[in-house]
Amino acid sequence: MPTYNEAGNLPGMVELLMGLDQPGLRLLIVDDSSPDGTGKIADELAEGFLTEDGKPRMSVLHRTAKDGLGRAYAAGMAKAVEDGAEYVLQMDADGSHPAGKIAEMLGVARSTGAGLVVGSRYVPGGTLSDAWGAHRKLLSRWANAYASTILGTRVRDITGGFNLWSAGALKAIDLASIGSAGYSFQVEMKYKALRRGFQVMEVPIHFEDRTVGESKMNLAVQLESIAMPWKLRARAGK
Ligand SMILES: Nc1nc2c(ncn2[C@@H]2O[C@H](COP(=O)(O)OP(=O)(O)OP(=O)(O)O)[C@@H](O)[C@H]2O)c(=O)[nH]1
Ligand SMILES: [Mg+2]
Repeated sequence: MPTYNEAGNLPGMVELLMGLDQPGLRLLIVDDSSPDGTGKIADELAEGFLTEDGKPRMSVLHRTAKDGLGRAYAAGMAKAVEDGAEYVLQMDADGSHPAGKIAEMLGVARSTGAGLVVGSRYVPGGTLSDAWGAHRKLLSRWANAYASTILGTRVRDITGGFNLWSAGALKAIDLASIGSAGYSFQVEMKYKALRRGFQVMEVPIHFEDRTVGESKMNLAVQLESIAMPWKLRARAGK
């Protein structure tokens, strides 16, 4: 879970995740030295969640500067795989992604052998927050269609950020080779999983709008998202 200035969201998120009936669940926070002290709050929270034999259930990867959500995710995933995780779930800290769907996503990954299970806003049953106006909904739809059309993929929510990965898929993708600093990470990862032949499944989710804290979306990350599908396609020799 990447965090940048999520002090208002983190304690509730941690309590929710650590309270899930999911044996073996570990939480890794990747904080980029948030000025609001999120990293410190994470360290304090981590002290309170231990296994029965006293090992940490939650840990924090501190990075020195705001380096983009894509790079934070890549670093966190690499660490989780290195630490022996069998599956890695990526999830934002702002309450947008439904923790209640994790068990279902894991069940689908296990029963199908899929390398990736997408928590999807755009399969039947998937829904978007009513707090999103028509303009924002349209923009999100359009961004999805833009990336999938250029890349020729059938993933319905290719821009989505709530995804469960098998360790095998993450190893095959080679996280060190990921070029995206920001949100285009979501598209780049899914495209690479497909190119390497992994099965991708989608489970419908309800996507909530953030209620606390600020979005980190800016023009630079939007421009990267516009350019990335073309770069990926060119590199794949299409
Ligand atoms: N470590 C780290 N985390 C980040 C960075 N940028 C964003 N995040 C985290 O990534 C998650 C998604 O970022 P958001 O700002 O919610 O992006 P978004 O979901 O596209 O935007 P909203 O719809 O406004 O919520 C949140 O948990 C952020 O705290 C970053 O540069 N470094
Ligand atoms: Mg968000």
